[in-house]
Amino acid sequence: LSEAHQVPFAAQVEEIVASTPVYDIHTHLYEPAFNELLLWGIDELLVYHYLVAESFRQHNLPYDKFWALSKTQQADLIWNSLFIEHSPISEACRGVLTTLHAFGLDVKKHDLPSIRNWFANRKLDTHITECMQLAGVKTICMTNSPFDDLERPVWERGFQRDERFTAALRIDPLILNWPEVAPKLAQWGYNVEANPSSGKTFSEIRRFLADWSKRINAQYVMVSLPPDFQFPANTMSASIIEHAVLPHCRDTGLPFALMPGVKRAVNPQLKLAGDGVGLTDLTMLQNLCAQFPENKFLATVLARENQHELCVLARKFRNLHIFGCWWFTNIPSIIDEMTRMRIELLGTSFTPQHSDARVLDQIVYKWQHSRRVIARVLLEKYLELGQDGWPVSRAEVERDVKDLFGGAFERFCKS
Ligand code: REL
Ligand code: ZN
Repeated sequence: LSEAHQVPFAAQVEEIVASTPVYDIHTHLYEPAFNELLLWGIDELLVYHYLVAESFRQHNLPYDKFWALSKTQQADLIWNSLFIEHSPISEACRGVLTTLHAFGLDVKKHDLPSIRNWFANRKLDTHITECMQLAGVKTICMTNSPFDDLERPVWERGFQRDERFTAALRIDPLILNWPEVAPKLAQWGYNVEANPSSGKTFSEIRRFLADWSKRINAQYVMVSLPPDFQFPANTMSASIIEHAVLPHCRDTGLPFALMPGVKRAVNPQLKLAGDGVGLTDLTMLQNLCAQFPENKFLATVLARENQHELCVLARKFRNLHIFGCWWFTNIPSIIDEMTRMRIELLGTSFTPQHSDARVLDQIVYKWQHSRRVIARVLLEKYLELGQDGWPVSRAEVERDVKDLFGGAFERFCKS
């Protein structure tokens, strides 16, 4: 491509990446029927657990004093310690400002009360529409847990589904904490034993998974795992996966999504903000993909050091689809590195990002920031192709970006 062609082409790629609607395949958002479970607004943005963790590095309030504060007081403290007393240059801080700025709020006034006032006058439904528009998100996949006492009754009562939202069946306790889950399942009418002596318990777990997948219209079944998780193994976790989860997923065609690498509660005083990261031995994922070719696996891994190995696994197994820059890897420098590496090893057969938003408004910054990085990496790759005599057309860029923003994921789920 000549110099003269580069500018318009660059602008085209940026425009396509900025405007292609995305399927946000993993979030912690809820559709409006779940009422207060759907978090939104300035105070929720400020008390996001990413910012809670960062704020403890800048203020010296003891943990118990912090947790005793009201939400507004916590938000005030975080605003002062992270935005006013220091520059808000961390990714999570910057995200709040990107979001407010996109709403047209004048952030340079540093005026938290007037920002609160603006949110107080918002109607939830228009706010959802506007956040999705600004983020370019067409569909939001929730994380839905039958083990959540606030969420379960809403599903059991039933409600009119909002078609902007899809559901995913989250089963961490079932896989990781059978002793606590067994009595619950028994109470809910499933004939399970704490120490299974026959196949009956596993078939009852399958019945439970089938009931819930149907009830919520699950798009996949998901678990997050500690870094030392092994498969195969002589553990109840591995047995539940092998004898209940995988057969259920084969029956229904649902992918099983694994998110390894999280060390829960490395600092319990930080509550939700206290989880850490560890290097995973991905042999377990390799074993799953190789031993169960009839199953489909989705995976994202928390440790930066695992990303290359994960890409190589995806090259080896077509029943593995990798996605997202999860949590501590969702920062521009690592998104850049991971997206580059994935494109170089996998072309467009992966899903570069999900938002993991816990607060509705966050989809605005998570997608704006990621789109900028994805556009930069893609453009560089297209320009290199041009130099090799393979110019890429606008239609081809649109096709590729559609794949990256949910198309490849949906094809994988249907396959
Ligand atoms: O789905 C998960 O397990 C994680 O994404 C969450 O546990 C985590 O708290 C989330 O907010 C990270 O982005
Ligand atoms: Zn998550």
